[in-house]
Amino acid sequence: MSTLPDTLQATRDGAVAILKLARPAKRNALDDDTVKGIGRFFAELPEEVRAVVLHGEGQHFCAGLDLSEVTGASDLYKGIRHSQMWHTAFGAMQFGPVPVFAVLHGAVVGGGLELAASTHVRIAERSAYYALPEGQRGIFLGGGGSVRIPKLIGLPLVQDLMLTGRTLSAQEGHVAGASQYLVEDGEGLGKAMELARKAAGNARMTNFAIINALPQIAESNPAAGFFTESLMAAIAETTPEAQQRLRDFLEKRAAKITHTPKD
Ligand code: 1HE
Repeated sequence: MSTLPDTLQATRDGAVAILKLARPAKRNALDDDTVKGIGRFFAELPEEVRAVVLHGEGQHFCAGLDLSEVTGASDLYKGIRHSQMWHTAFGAMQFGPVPVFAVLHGAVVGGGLELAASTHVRIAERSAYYALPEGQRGIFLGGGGSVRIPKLIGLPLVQDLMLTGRTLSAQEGHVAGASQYLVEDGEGLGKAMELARKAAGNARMTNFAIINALPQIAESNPAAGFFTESLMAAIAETTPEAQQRLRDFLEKRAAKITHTPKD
Protein backbone atom coordinates (compact mmCIF):
# COMPACT_ATOMS: atom_id res chain seq x y z
CA MET A 1 0.00 0.00 0.00
CA SER A 2 1.27 3.52 -0.79
CA THR A 3 2.31 5.53 2.25
CA LEU A 4 -0.30 7.19 4.40
CA PRO A 5 0.10 10.71 5.78
CA ASP A 6 1.26 11.10 9.41
CA THR A 7 -2.32 11.94 10.35
CA LEU A 8 -3.43 8.36 9.68
CA GLN A 9 -2.19 5.13 11.25
CA ALA A 10 -3.07 1.71 9.92
CA THR A 11 -2.60 -1.59 11.76
CA ARG A 12 -3.86 -5.15 11.29
CA ASP A 13 -5.41 -7.71 13.59
CA GLY A 14 -5.98 -10.85 11.51
CA ALA A 15 -8.62 -10.14 8.87
CA VAL A 16 -9.49 -6.76 10.44
CA ALA A 17 -7.61 -3.59 9.47
CA ILE A 18 -7.72 -0.69 11.90
CA LEU A 19 -7.47 2.85 10.59
CA LYS A 20 -6.86 5.57 13.18
CA LEU A 21 -7.26 9.31 12.66
CA ALA A 22 -4.05 10.39 14.37
CA ARG A 23 -4.06 14.16 14.56
CA PRO A 24 -5.25 14.72 18.14
CA ALA A 25 -3.58 18.15 18.50
CA LYS A 26 -6.02 19.41 15.85
CA ARG A 27 -8.87 17.21 17.09
CA ASN A 28 -8.44 14.98 14.04
CA ALA A 29 -9.55 17.81 11.71
CA LEU A 30 -9.44 16.55 8.11
CA ASP A 31 -6.92 18.27 5.87
CA ASP A 32 -6.61 17.38 2.19
CA ASP A 33 -3.80 14.87 2.72
CA THR A 34 -5.82 13.01 5.34
CA VAL A 35 -8.93 12.83 3.17
CA LYS A 36 -6.91 11.60 0.19
CA GLY A 37 -5.12 9.13 2.49
CA ILE A 38 -8.47 7.69 3.61
CA GLY A 39 -9.42 7.21 -0.05
CA ARG A 40 -6.11 5.49 -0.85
CA PHE A 41 -6.36 3.25 2.20
CA PHE A 42 -9.69 1.85 1.02
CA ALA A 43 -8.79 1.74 -2.68
CA GLU A 44 -5.66 -0.30 -1.90
CA LEU A 45 -6.94 -2.65 0.83
CA PRO A 46 -5.14 -5.99 0.65
CA GLU A 47 -7.24 -8.99 -0.36
CA GLU A 48 -6.87 -10.63 3.09
CA VAL A 49 -8.61 -7.72 4.85
CA ARG A 50 -12.29 -8.56 5.35
CA ALA A 51 -13.42 -5.68 7.61
CA VAL A 52 -12.14 -2.30 8.81
CA VAL A 53 -12.47 -0.45 12.11
CA LEU A 54 -12.15 3.34 11.95
CA HIS A 55 -11.49 5.36 15.10
CA GLY A 56 -9.88 8.57 16.31
CA GLU A 57 -7.04 9.32 18.70
CA GLY A 58 -7.48 11.70 21.65
CA GLN A 59 -10.65 13.17 23.12
CA HIS A 60 -12.59 13.53 19.87
CA PHE A 61 -13.41 11.38 16.86
CA CYS A 62 -13.17 14.23 14.37
CA ALA A 63 -13.59 18.05 14.30
CA GLY A 64 -14.50 18.02 10.59
CA LEU A 65 -12.93 19.93 7.76
CA ASP A 66 -9.59 21.57 8.56
CA LEU A 67 -10.88 25.12 8.50
CA SER A 68 -7.39 26.54 8.00
CA GLU A 69 -7.43 25.08 4.48
CA VAL A 70 -10.60 26.95 3.51
CA THR A 71 -9.56 30.47 4.44
CA GLY A 72 -8.67 32.43 1.33
CA ALA A 73 -10.78 30.18 -0.93
CA SER A 74 -11.98 32.31 -3.84
CA ASP A 75 -12.01 29.91 -6.78
CA LEU A 76 -15.39 28.29 -7.45
CA TYR A 77 -13.92 25.56 -9.64
CA LYS A 78 -11.37 24.55 -6.99
CA GLY A 79 -14.14 24.53 -4.40
CA ILE A 80 -16.20 22.07 -6.43
CA ARG A 81 -13.17 19.84 -7.08
CA HIS A 82 -12.29 19.94 -3.37
CA SER A 83 -15.74 18.68 -2.40
CA GLN A 84 -15.57 16.01 -5.13
CA MET A 85 -12.24 14.88 -3.72
CA TRP A 86 -14.03 14.16 -0.41
CA HIS A 87 -16.78 12.33 -2.31
CA THR A 88 -14.22 10.12 -4.03
CA ALA A 89 -12.40 9.30 -0.80
CA PHE A 90 -15.51 8.58 1.27
CA GLY A 91 -17.09 6.72 -1.66
CA ALA A 92 -14.07 4.40 -1.74
CA MET A 93 -14.97 3.51 1.84
CA GLN A 94 -18.78 3.33 1.58
CA PHE A 95 -18.74 1.36 -1.69
CA GLY A 96 -15.49 -0.48 -1.09
CA PRO A 97 -15.00 -4.23 -0.78
CA VAL A 98 -15.45 -4.62 2.99
CA PRO A 99 -17.64 -3.38 5.85
CA VAL A 100 -16.40 -0.47 7.96
CA PHE A 101 -17.15 -0.12 11.68
CA ALA A 102 -16.68 3.37 13.16
CA VAL A 103 -16.03 4.13 16.83
CA LEU A 104 -17.45 7.54 17.71
CA HIS A 105 -16.44 9.52 20.77
CA GLY A 106 -16.25 13.21 21.72
CA ALA A 107 -16.89 15.60 18.83
CA VAL A 108 -18.36 14.01 15.71
CA VAL A 109 -18.96 17.25 13.89
CA GLY A 110 -19.23 18.68 10.40
CA GLY A 111 -17.03 16.64 8.07
CA GLY A 112 -16.45 14.24 10.99
CA LEU A 113 -20.14 13.33 10.89
CA GLU A 114 -19.93 13.11 7.09
CA LEU A 115 -17.06 10.66 7.51
CA ALA A 116 -18.96 8.64 10.11
CA ALA A 117 -22.04 8.57 7.84
CA SER A 118 -19.93 6.94 5.10
CA THR A 119 -19.19 3.91 7.28
CA HIS A 120 -21.57 0.97 7.63
CA VAL A 121 -21.91 0.41 11.37
CA ARG A 122 -21.44 3.15 13.96
CA ILE A 123 -20.61 2.40 17.59
CA ALA A 124 -20.98 5.51 19.75
CA GLU A 125 -19.43 5.91 23.18
CA ARG A 126 -21.37 7.94 25.76
CA SER A 127 -19.01 10.91 25.28
CA ALA A 128 -19.94 11.28 21.59
CA TYR A 129 -21.85 14.33 20.46
CA TYR A 130 -22.95 15.43 17.02
CA ALA A 131 -23.11 18.86 15.39
CA LEU A 132 -23.24 20.43 11.96
CA PRO A 133 -21.76 23.90 12.56
CA GLU A 134 -21.48 24.78 8.87
CA GLY A 135 -24.05 27.58 9.29
CA GLN A 136 -21.92 29.24 11.94
CA ARG A 137 -18.80 28.97 9.80
CA GLY A 138 -20.51 30.28 6.64
CA ILE A 139 -19.83 27.13 4.67
CA PHE A 140 -21.86 24.04 3.66
CA LEU A 141 -21.65 20.29 3.79
CA GLY A 142 -19.20 19.08 1.14
CA GLY A 143 -18.23 15.53 2.04
CA GLY A 144 -21.44 13.83 0.94
CA GLY A 145 -23.31 14.64 4.15
CA SER A 146 -26.30 16.19 2.35
CA VAL A 147 -27.02 12.78 0.84
CA ARG A 148 -25.96 10.50 3.68
CA ILE A 149 -26.83 12.23 6.96
CA PRO A 150 -30.58 12.77 6.25
CA LYS A 151 -30.79 9.03 5.55
CA LEU A 152 -29.50 8.36 9.06
CA ILE A 153 -31.28 10.94 11.20
CA GLY A 154 -33.86 12.50 8.87
CA LEU A 155 -33.93 15.78 6.97
CA PRO A 156 -35.79 17.88 9.60
CA LEU A 157 -33.18 17.08 12.25
CA VAL A 158 -30.31 17.84 9.85
CA GLN A 159 -31.89 21.20 9.04
CA ASP A 160 -32.40 21.88 12.75
CA LEU A 161 -28.76 21.07 13.57
CA MET A 162 -27.52 23.25 10.72
CA LEU A 163 -29.86 26.16 11.36
CA THR A 164 -29.57 26.37 15.12
CA GLY A 165 -26.10 25.02 15.81
CA ARG A 166 -27.51 22.67 18.46
CA THR A 167 -25.63 19.54 19.43
CA LEU A 168 -27.04 16.06 19.91
CA SER A 169 -25.85 13.90 22.78
CA ALA A 170 -24.78 10.32 22.15
CA GLN A 171 -28.17 9.17 23.47
CA GLU A 172 -30.14 11.64 21.32
CA GLY A 173 -28.06 10.73 18.28
CA HIS A 174 -28.59 7.05 18.96
CA VAL A 175 -32.37 7.44 19.16
CA ALA A 176 -32.31 9.53 15.95
CA GLY A 177 -30.33 6.86 14.07
CA ALA A 178 -26.77 8.21 14.09
CA SER A 179 -25.43 5.04 15.74
CA GLN A 180 -26.45 1.39 15.83
CA TYR A 181 -24.66 0.67 19.14
CA LEU A 182 -24.25 2.84 22.23
CA VAL A 183 -21.55 1.79 24.69
CA GLU A 184 -19.74 3.15 27.73
CA ASP A 185 -16.66 5.34 27.29
CA GLY A 186 -13.58 3.31 26.46
CA GLU A 187 -15.60 0.31 25.25
CA GLY A 188 -16.11 1.38 21.63
CA LEU A 189 -12.96 -0.05 20.09
CA GLY A 190 -13.44 -3.45 21.75
CA LYS A 191 -17.06 -3.59 20.60
CA ALA A 192 -16.11 -2.52 17.06
CA MET A 193 -13.41 -5.20 16.88
CA GLU A 194 -15.85 -7.85 18.09
CA LEU A 195 -18.43 -6.84 15.45
CA ALA A 196 -15.84 -6.46 12.70
CA ARG A 197 -14.47 -9.95 13.37
CA LYS A 198 -18.00 -11.36 13.07
CA ALA A 199 -18.59 -9.56 9.77
CA ALA A 200 -15.15 -10.62 8.53
CA GLY A 201 -16.29 -14.24 8.96
CA ASN A 202 -19.19 -13.85 6.50
CA ALA A 203 -19.00 -14.97 2.89
CA ARG A 204 -17.09 -12.37 0.89
CA MET A 205 -19.69 -12.10 -1.87
CA THR A 206 -22.52 -11.57 0.61
CA ASN A 207 -20.62 -8.77 2.36
CA PHE A 208 -19.87 -7.22 -1.01
CA ALA A 209 -23.57 -7.37 -1.91
CA ILE A 210 -24.63 -5.85 1.43
CA ILE A 211 -22.28 -2.92 0.85
CA ASN A 212 -22.63 -2.40 -2.89
CA ALA A 213 -25.92 -3.93 -4.08
CA LEU A 214 -28.27 -3.40 -1.13
CA PRO A 215 -28.07 0.43 -1.03
CA GLN A 216 -28.73 0.60 -4.78
CA ILE A 217 -31.64 -1.82 -4.53
CA ALA A 218 -33.15 0.00 -1.55
CA GLU A 219 -33.22 3.22 -3.57
CA SER A 220 -34.42 1.74 -6.86
CA ASN A 221 -37.99 1.79 -8.02
CA PRO A 222 -39.51 -1.47 -6.71
CA ALA A 223 -39.58 -3.28 -10.06
CA ALA A 224 -35.89 -2.59 -10.74
CA GLY A 225 -35.09 -3.36 -7.11
CA PHE A 226 -36.82 -6.74 -7.10
CA PHE A 227 -35.11 -7.72 -10.34
CA THR A 228 -31.64 -6.62 -9.16
CA GLU A 229 -32.23 -8.49 -5.91
CA SER A 230 -33.00 -11.67 -7.86
CA LEU A 231 -29.76 -11.30 -9.85
CA MET A 232 -27.74 -10.65 -6.70
CA ALA A 233 -29.33 -13.60 -4.92
CA ALA A 234 -28.43 -15.93 -7.79
CA ILE A 235 -24.86 -14.60 -7.94
CA ALA A 236 -24.36 -15.09 -4.19
CA GLU A 237 -25.88 -18.56 -3.88
CA THR A 238 -23.93 -20.06 -6.77
CA THR A 239 -20.51 -19.18 -5.34
CA PRO A 240 -18.53 -22.21 -4.10
CA GLU A 241 -18.25 -20.52 -0.70
CA ALA A 242 -22.05 -20.29 -0.36
CA GLN A 243 -22.49 -23.91 -1.47
CA GLN A 244 -19.97 -25.05 1.15
CA ARG A 245 -21.61 -22.98 3.89
CA LEU A 246 -25.07 -24.33 3.03
CA ARG A 247 -23.78 -27.92 3.16
CA ASP A 248 -22.07 -27.17 6.48
CA PHE A 249 -25.39 -26.08 7.96
CA LEU A 250 -27.39 -29.00 6.59
CA GLU A 251 -24.77 -31.50 7.77
CA LYS A 252 -24.74 -29.89 11.27
CA ARG A 253 -21.22 -28.46 11.05
CA ALA A 254 -22.27 -24.78 11.17
CA ALA A 255 -23.41 -22.77 14.16
CA LYS A 256 -27.13 -22.16 14.60
CA ILE A 257 -28.53 -18.74 15.36
CA THR A 258 -28.56 -18.21 19.11
CA HIS A 259 -30.61 -15.59 20.91
CA THR A 260 -30.26 -14.67 24.57
CA PRO A 261 -33.29 -12.70 25.84
CA LYS A 262 -32.08 -9.57 27.63
CA ASP A 263 -35.09 -9.08 29.91
C1 1HE B 1 -9.12 22.90 14.21
C2 1HE B 1 -10.39 22.39 13.95
C3 1HE B 1 -10.86 22.43 12.61
C4 1HE B 1 -10.00 22.18 16.06
N1 1HE B 1 -10.06 22.97 11.69
N2 1HE B 1 -8.36 23.42 13.24
N3 1HE B 1 -15.56 22.10 12.26
C5 1HE B 1 -15.85 22.89 13.29
O1 1HE B 1 -16.42 23.95 13.13
C6 1HE B 1 -15.38 22.42 14.62
C7 1HE B 1 -14.31 23.36 15.15
N4 1HE B 1 -13.70 22.82 16.38
C8 1HE B 1 -14.26 22.95 17.59
O2 1HE B 1 -15.36 23.43 17.76
C9 1HE B 1 -13.43 22.45 18.75
O3 1HE B 1 -12.07 22.41 18.35
C10 1HE B 1 -13.84 21.04 19.26
C11 1HE B 1 -15.22 21.15 19.95
C12 1HE B 1 -13.90 20.03 18.16
C13 1HE B 1 -12.79 20.56 20.29
O4 1HE B 1 -12.61 21.57 21.30
P1 1HE B 1 -11.30 21.52 22.20
O5 1HE B 1 -11.48 22.56 23.27
O6 1HE B 1 -11.05 20.12 22.63
O7 1HE B 1 -10.08 21.89 21.22
P2 1HE B 1 -9.63 23.32 20.65
O8 1HE B 1 -8.78 24.02 21.65
O9 1HE B 1 -10.78 24.08 20.11
O10 1HE B 1 -8.77 22.88 19.39
C14 1HE B 1 -7.45 22.38 19.52
C15 1HE B 1 -6.69 22.80 18.27
O11 1HE B 1 -7.31 22.19 17.13
C16 1HE B 1 -6.78 24.30 18.00
O12 1HE B 1 -5.59 24.69 17.35
P3 1HE B 1 -4.37 25.36 18.18
O13 1HE B 1 -3.34 25.67 17.16
O14 1HE B 1 -4.96 26.57 18.85
O15 1HE B 1 -3.93 24.32 19.18
C17 1HE B 1 -7.93 24.42 17.03
O16 1HE B 1 -7.86 25.59 16.23
C18 1HE B 1 -7.71 23.18 16.20
N5 1HE B 1 -8.91 22.75 15.52
N6 1HE B 1 -10.91 21.95 15.12
C19 1HE B 1 -8.84 23.45 12.01
N7 1HE B 1 -12.04 21.94 12.26
C20 1HE B 1 -16.29 18.90 3.48
S1 1HE B 1 -17.15 20.12 4.18
C21 1HE B 1 -17.15 19.85 5.89
C22 1HE B 1 -17.60 21.07 6.60
C23 1HE B 1 -17.20 21.03 8.03
O17 1HE B 1 -16.56 20.14 8.51
S2 1HE B 1 -17.72 22.38 8.96
C24 1HE B 1 -17.24 22.00 10.58
C25 1HE B 1 -15.84 22.40 10.88
